[in-house]
Amino acid sequence: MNMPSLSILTLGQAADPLTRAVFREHGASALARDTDSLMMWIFGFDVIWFVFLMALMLFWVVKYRRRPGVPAQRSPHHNTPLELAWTILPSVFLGYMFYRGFESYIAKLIAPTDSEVINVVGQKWEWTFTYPNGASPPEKAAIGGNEAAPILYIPVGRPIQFRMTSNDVLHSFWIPDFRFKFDVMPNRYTSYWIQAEEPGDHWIFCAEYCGDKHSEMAGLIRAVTPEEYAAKVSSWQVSGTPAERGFIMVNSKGGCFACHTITGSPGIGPTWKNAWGNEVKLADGSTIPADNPEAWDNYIRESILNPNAKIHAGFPSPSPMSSFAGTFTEEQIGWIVEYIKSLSDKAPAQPDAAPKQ
Ligand code: HEC
Ligand SMILES: [Cu+2]
Repeated sequence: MNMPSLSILTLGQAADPLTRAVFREHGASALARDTDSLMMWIFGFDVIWFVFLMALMLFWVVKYRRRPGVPAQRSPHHNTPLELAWTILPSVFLGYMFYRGFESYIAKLIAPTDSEVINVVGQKWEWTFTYPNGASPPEKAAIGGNEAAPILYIPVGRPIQFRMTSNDVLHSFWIPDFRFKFDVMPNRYTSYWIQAEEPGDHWIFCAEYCGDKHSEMAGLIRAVTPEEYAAKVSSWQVSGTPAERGFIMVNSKGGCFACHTITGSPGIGPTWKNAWGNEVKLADGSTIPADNPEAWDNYIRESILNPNAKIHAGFPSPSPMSSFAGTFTEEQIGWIVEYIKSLSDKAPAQPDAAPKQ
């Protein structure tokens, strides 16, 4: 997927040390500091207007106070130029705030295509992570009341995309140092990305009240050098990559090969060879667009849980495929997505844990 064509004009400017010092920009990435600078801009804007308006008000309160012998003045009830001015002028500033906010929101949401994808599953009350090689972080830290919050290692200088879903209720994956959070929902994937610039630790919280131990739904991101990251992740016990585990799911648990093939020619259902990442025409005339990983991941997920929601054009409706809701856990569906993805030329090169030059 391409980056959106919005220009990221404001990016990076926040890295200048004077601005950082004055505006206290401590975000852990250029995008996070961009949010800091916007936040401080809005704050400064509010302060200026507050002072200006309060001063005017006090001035007039005093000037037009009731005094014995001075008759009250009739107030004017209409002034077109003034009314236009106080409508249009603030709108320009508000428009600017919206533009800056939206621009950096989109920039944080849409991951570069060469990102390393880490799967995140939210569940009352813990975060579970899976690396591309299938490992889950075994190291734990005590954060607040949570004695076993996971430590998620990430490499410095490399975009990390979180592909998130929930096993139960609505959660929100929040990394304050990166100035972003996004809802984590059952029944679909959402994602965003971060990139650490320096080694260091960053808290993870849940930002959506999800019950009793919501406040203990914490974790730690530990940014380390790419070498250290590679050594860590490859040292952890892995029982098959997610794609390999996905194959086991579809082959033995799902019986999907009764209808699906990986040869390129369709069976009762569409073939999975080169399916992921390519355009699909649906019976209702709409499409699953090409080169949109999130759309495809969600399409596979939905096809497994609710086959009739979207019918591949040319295949029977209602779909002969029955719903597999309840057959697989969220994590297992994630593996199946990885398996189907691995059958496509469009799949990003399987990121190994080795540092990129
Ligand atoms: C009884 C036959 C049958 C079985 C078993 C079956 N499917 Fe399907 N599947 C279909 C048909 C037919 C379609 C196309 C119609 C539609 O979109 O539902 C389809 C569509 C899909 C799609 C959308 C693919 C595309 O290119 O549009 C996915 C993904 C999928 N199935 C996954 C699975 C998985 C995973 C399993 C096993 C857990 C499975 N199916 C089992 C018949 C089946
Ligand atoms: Cu939560």
